[in-house]
Amino acid sequence: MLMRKSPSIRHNWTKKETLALLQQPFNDLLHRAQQTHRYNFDPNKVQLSTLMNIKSGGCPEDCAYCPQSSRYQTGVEAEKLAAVQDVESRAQSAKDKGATRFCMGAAWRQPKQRDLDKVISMVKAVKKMKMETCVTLGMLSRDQADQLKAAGLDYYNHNIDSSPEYYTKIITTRDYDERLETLEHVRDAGINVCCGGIIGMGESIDDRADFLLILANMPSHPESVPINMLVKVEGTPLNDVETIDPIDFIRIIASARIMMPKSYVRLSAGRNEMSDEMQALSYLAGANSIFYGEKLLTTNNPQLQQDRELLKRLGIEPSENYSP
Ligand code: SAM
Ligand code: DTB
Ligand code: SF4
Repeated sequence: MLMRKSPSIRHNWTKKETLALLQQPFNDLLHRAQQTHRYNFDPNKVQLSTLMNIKSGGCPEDCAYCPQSSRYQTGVEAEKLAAVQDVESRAQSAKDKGATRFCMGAAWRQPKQRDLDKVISMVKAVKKMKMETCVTLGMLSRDQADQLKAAGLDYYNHNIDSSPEYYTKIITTRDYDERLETLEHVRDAGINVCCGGIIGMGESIDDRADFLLILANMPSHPESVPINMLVKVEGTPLNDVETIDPIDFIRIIASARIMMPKSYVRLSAGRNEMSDEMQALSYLAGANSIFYGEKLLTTNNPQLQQDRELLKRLGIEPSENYSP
């Protein structure tokens, strides 16, 4: 019988502990992360979410990593909000291919009421197909969050992206507190929170620790924690940043798993630039969710067949759970 140490859900992590976690010998870190993972989840299952960019480009914000900001010449054109019918057919195809959640992203600072009404129709249509729904639309008022909840929305994605300090170097058109405010509105409206960030933007280890601390010390942990590896896009200010050491990236996944034991940790953007071995180590470190589909929002994700083959080689199966 495997000894299982009872883990506790904590919200009082300290900076010292977090830095110690991140910097301990790799094998010790992975061992603890795997123990935590096994205690809370089936270690051979992965949750599949498919993304659709429902409103591409032309965003007024200046996020230095983002190809959809109107401030940078990245070749991404500003498009209109997608039609509900297109969303329905993409969601159906994602479901047929095995995804359990459909995530719709819009390049907005904050949705206008008329646009929100349309997104609400999309959420209702996808819910009808018995898929989990997630949207990411930028900042939300409490009233907007309530409207999305009433439509049946399961998850709202809103990332804190980095530490409060590093955030000011990456985005100037909004501040960290505005981000936290939206997250509070989402939480208070009773929608599941999907919140994480991007690693590999040139941040320090202190920034990484602070980023994890903000997430892990929230009164309730986000149910879903996307960890994106920066996808460098020509034309964005972060295009020339130094590529992160894969081992350091795995350390973040493992630490997120340990600090938020019951959250789904999503190995998010950047998988197309990762080796099979780096992805395998991420699963070993406790990642149990991915974006599944050939495209993220504007950049490439691995081909479906490639993902299926890797998961098969690892003996990892897609989870079938649908929890409305
Ligand atoms: N506009 C909304 C917002 O920013 O909240 C929603 C869409 S935005 C594209 C969603 C998330 O995608 C960002 O918060 C960021 O974490 C991630 N993202 C954007 N560009 C990225 C890139 N080049 N590499 C990795 N992640 C990226
Ligand atoms: C998240 O954390 N990552 C996704 C999703 N939430 C919306 C987006 C990744 C975008 C990567 C760059 C692009 O494709 O434009
Ligand atoms: Fe706009 Fe979101 Fe991109 Fe920032 S991350 S520029 S808010 S789409």
